[in-house]
Amino acid sequence: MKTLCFLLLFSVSAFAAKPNIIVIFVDNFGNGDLGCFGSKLHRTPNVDRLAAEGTKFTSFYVASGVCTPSRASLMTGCYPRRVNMHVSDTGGAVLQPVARKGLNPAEVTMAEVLKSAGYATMCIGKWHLGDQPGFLPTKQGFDDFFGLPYSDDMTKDKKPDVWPELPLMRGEKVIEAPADRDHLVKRCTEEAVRFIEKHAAEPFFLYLPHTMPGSTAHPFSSENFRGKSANGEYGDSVEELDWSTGEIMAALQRLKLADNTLIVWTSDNGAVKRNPSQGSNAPYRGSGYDTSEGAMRMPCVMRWPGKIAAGAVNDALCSTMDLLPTFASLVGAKQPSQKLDGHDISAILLDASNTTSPWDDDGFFFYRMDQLQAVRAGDWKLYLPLEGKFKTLSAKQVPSPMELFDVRHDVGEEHEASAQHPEVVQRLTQLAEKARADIGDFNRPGAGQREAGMVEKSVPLLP
Ligand SMILES: [Ca+2]
Repeated sequence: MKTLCFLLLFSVSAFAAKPNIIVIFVDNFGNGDLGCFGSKLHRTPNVDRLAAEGTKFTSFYVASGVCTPSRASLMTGCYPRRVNMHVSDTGGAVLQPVARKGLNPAEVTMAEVLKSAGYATMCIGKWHLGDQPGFLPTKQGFDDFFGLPYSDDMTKDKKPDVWPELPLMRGEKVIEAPADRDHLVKRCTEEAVRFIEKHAAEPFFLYLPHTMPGSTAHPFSSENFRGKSANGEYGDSVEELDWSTGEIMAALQRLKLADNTLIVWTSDNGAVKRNPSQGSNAPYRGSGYDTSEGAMRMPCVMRWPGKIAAGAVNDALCSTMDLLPTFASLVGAKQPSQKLDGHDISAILLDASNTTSPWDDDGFFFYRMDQLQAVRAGDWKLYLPLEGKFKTLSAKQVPSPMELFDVRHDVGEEHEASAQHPEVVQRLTQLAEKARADIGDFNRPGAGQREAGMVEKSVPLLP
């Protein structure tokens, strides 16, 4: 009887202690753009404090160097190719406005997993997984949505006959067009704080995929930040995103929710260096949109006081694809029945000294659109020998040699080591072949791929 009472009490308190989860996901933001990851240019005191109170993950990867596929993987715990979101319906790298394609509503998203465990859910910011009514966040497990259905630079003037004015949405309705881009971060932050206040008494999941710095050479920010940083419009935007993080942290503190909230702070892909004042992926090589370390190895901070170590650094190989199964495990939700690529890494989160990554056995695969370009396992990343790298499916082919780097100890990839380590090359090549069979490669479908969502005729989102 005593045991029964104890178990009952324990399960009631375990329910009450279900952590809130906040994922802050910035856009086209490089590893070297945060003070706590080495920036001397940007002032990011709030994210720096988040890192001091939490753990920095230094081998944390997104599953693609561009928006749509990267977000599809975060939401589903799968490689973009598995859920067929690696190319757009028109053969491009990301979905454009009025796209026929979207993330299949049959896919189980992170929001649906958490909703099934009793969470209030909201997406605030940039969605970019389909702009047709059946593909919106509210059809993928989010109770509510505030923000843009796609990138802020996809404005009507670029394709006046096809694209609508940039729509700002609430739920499934366009409430403003064109959206006021200067105040997107400010308004999304205010919206996020309101959501936290409204759901303070129940477990909530806030997905905050900020629209900035975004894809333009001139990121937008409000008058409070415009012209204030030492790094032009990009720096202004970074500092406003840091302010936003501080507002979220302050709201949690005020509502006494900080201790029971897991915050994950990361980016959807690395900075795209269009001009000297654009962001930094230091110390990594390369630029956003491809399969370089700079494009796919992201700054990541996780804070959960008393659970995730404070002031720690963990270099275990982890990915945005791990977050769905990890959240499910942490809150006691049912894992999706469909095949996932991500792993439950709660053991790594809850123990800073645990650097054993499940990806070290499986391999982690770097795809650019439909092409497998590299594989990492353990310390090593192998760039596969390619006849051509495909910027778009029709672009001029650029041959690419095989290269092997120890990306744990030689993070800047200065020492090519394939000749010295033929056994590593062989092992990673075998892993790559397993990936090709399962999720495919250029001109080669994989046996484990699933269908994306597709509509016969797409319609523009209008007020
Ligand atoms: Ca992006």
